[in-house]
Amino acid sequence: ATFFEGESHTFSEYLLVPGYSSAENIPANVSLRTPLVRFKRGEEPALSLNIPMVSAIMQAVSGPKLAVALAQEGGLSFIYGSQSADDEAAMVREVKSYKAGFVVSDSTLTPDMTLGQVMEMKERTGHSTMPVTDDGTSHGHLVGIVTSRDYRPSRDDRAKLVSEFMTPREKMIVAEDGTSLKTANDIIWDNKLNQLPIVDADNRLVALVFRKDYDSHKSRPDELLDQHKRYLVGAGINTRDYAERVPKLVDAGADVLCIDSSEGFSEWQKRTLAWIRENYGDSVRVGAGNVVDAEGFRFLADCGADFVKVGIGGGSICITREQKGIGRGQASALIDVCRARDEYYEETGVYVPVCSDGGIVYDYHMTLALAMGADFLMLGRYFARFDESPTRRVNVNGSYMKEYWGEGSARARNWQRYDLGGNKKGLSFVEGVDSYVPYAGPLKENVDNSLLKVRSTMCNCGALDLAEFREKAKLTLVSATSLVEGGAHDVLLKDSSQQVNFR
Ligand code: MZP
Repeated sequence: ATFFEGESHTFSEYLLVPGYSSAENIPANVSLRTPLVRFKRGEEPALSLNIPMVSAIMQAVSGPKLAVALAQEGGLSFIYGSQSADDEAAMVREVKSYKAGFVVSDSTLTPDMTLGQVMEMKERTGHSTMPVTDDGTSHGHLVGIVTSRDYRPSRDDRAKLVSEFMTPREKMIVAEDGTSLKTANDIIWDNKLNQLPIVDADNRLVALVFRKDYDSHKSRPDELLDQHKRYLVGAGINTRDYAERVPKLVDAGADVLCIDSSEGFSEWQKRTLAWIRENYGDSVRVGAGNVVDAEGFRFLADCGADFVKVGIGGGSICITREQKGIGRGQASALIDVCRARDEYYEETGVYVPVCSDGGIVYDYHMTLALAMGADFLMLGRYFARFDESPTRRVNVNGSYMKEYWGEGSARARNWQRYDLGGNKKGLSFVEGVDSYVPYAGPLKENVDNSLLKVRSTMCNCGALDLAEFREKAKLTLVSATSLVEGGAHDVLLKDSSQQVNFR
């Protein structure tokens, strides 16, 4: 047998040690943009995320509603594959039927409204002011904010809007009063201001958005406006029915696929990836996994995986380690695989992003995973708690809960994910449980809150983007005794809701 050096550790056993932070290091300046698929040195990845979060390929997590809500925040859902290929494709189609970007139809704003009132209305209607990206999708760079054409913020309010939605390096201009689209185009071409007109559903100009480096000659603004980009969405596949499933998902418009398996270091994944490359070349993007060491990573990277997912047995609903005795502490697995990714990049010039899958319990675990090198995170339990997850909200002993069950549970019966492949056989023993998780409200509020903590910690470490964070992060293992020190201790809490289990 081969014995790995040292113990395998998980997130709770680590802490970050702050580094020097300058005056620039404020959360509003932090970019969480991250690559989703492999790219060559010096090139841009074909797909990126604006936030490093994807939702788990699970029945209890990734349906169309959650996929839209997460894409709106700049993340991505992988629609679950443990359903018929037609049903899965229908869910992908549903997500793609939502139009991303330029939806502004609010005529109720008045010029004398305060920022507070506008924000309140935005909350109520969802789109009184909204961020706009350079490619019209929730994944592009934020270039401006669209408001009603009547809305004229004061200088202060404008500054607040900027700090709320964008980094100070970007710029915005709002609402041209009553100007027609034709006139707006004339303005752009006449004075070469690098502006992008935004129209509402009736083709009325509601705003001009521009950025300093926007080259209006590269793509005509009106061309950008016909395109009407859609939200990004991913979909899970398995190593058995890919010849039937993949074409249906591609046809439905899935932007990226992921082989969903509890154990990815296998010939079956190699065959699946090879089939996709033979039939689609690089036009279909597909991740693979899960693996927990450098050897597994290299195998899948060599097989052509667009990203590699890390994690066996760490999921909140997972009992694989107890049932089969396989797995590895998530932090150790991640650190090992990220090192292998960096070596692979050095050697081949190809960067294969790494996704840390499962076991994120506290928001600070997200920060630690990113510091350890994850390009993005896959979360199940976290998203299952929100309004948008596809499961029932139930009252259990006076508290609201959402149902959450594993793909390896008797309830999901996702046998493709757990057996080894080859001839058909049913799930012979369960590797997951059926459970409740505390209901936590809407996705946006929670994601904003979690990512504020991530951004804020990155600032403490002197980092303004994820690559810089990885480079600058200083991590220390903590003893069991110092874990106690990390939470409120030796005081009597006046209100038990203040208690955060720090472990
Ligand atoms: P978590 O975010 O709930 O901790 O973990 C979610 C991850 O657990 C999923 O992305 C998947 O990799 C894994 N999973 C899903 N079902 C099971 C199971 O039934 C499981 N064992 O381990």
